[in-house]
Amino acid sequence: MVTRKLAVLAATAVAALALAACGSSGSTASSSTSAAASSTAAESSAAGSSEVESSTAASSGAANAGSDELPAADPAVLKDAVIGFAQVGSESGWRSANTDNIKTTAEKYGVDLQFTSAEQDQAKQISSIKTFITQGVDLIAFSPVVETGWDAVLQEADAAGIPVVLTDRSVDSDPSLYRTFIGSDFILEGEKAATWAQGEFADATEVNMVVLEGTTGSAPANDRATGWANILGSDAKFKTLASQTGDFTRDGGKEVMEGFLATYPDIDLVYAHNDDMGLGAIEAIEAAGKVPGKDIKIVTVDAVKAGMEALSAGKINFIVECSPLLGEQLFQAATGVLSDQEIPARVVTIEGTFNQEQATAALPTRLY
Ligand code: GYE
Repeated sequence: MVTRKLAVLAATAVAALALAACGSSGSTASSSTSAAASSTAAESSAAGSSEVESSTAASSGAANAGSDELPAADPAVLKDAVIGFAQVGSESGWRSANTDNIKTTAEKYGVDLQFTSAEQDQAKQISSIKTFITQGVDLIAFSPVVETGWDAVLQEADAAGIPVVLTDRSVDSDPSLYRTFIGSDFILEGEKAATWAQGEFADATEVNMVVLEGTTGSAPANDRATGWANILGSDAKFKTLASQTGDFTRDGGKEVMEGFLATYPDIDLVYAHNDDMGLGAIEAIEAAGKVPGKDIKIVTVDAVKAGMEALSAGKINFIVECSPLLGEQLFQAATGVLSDQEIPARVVTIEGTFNQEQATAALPTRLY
């Protein structure tokens, strides 16, 4: 608890610095890099764990470079290792890119990957993890649908002597039950989105906002809300007219936005917890005869290709990057675990932000 609070405070301070550094629309890499690195250091010292930063170099369109603090992925260790991966589902463009990246990287190293998809259903995900335990796989990796409710199955894996690695999303279980957590700082992402809104609406006297939340109870939905509140929670100018889950899907975003538009005639801003819901909101806004990006501004998280195209076209106004390219780091971590090496308890992905001009420049080399 204390650790979490300290991390949040540190991230808030860092976001303020990032705002100062981000005033011009030059490269987002330097400000976001230092922000993520500082937050990592703060969390690390607060937690007393060996967290590391790790850049996916996603903003520049480069392939995921892996992490220096993890051992190199070793084909001699990974070849024919049986690794069970329990994926969340196929709810978004981010998820498809994440799945592709994990499968392709597994193939590159000759891993025997047992891949399952839970269709955003925790019970299904738990049951495939139990199957992996029964099969006696060498390692289990998964991206938990929601944050709570994992103690029993993690204890089961522990009792069976099967190491667990978390990718993308975190859990609230004791960290001794998994070997590492590789993924983004979702609080920082929410702070970056809010920091943009603060600047964008600097001259407005009132901002009527609606929120399209991610999957209820998921780490990214919880933390992206927290990050936003860290920056704008006490700013009376920003009024949340309504906030509802669109389950990270385009259809969900569209449907919820249709409801918002029918109830509130004067929406100024949509904060969508991912690109797909923002893209659904665009459809709803256009169907209602309004112009997305102008009549109603939109800020989202992910920076997948379809989102970046909408940003480049002026229909989304700002995107906070969240990289799905976690495969290299996952198999680096697996190499460490399977060859009994120490690995860091947390690997944080470094990410940037994009405005319209930056999206246009990044699109030709964008990998996802
Ligand atoms: O932002 C969203 C996806 O967990 C970071 O899940 C991931 C989120 C991502 O459905 O698009």
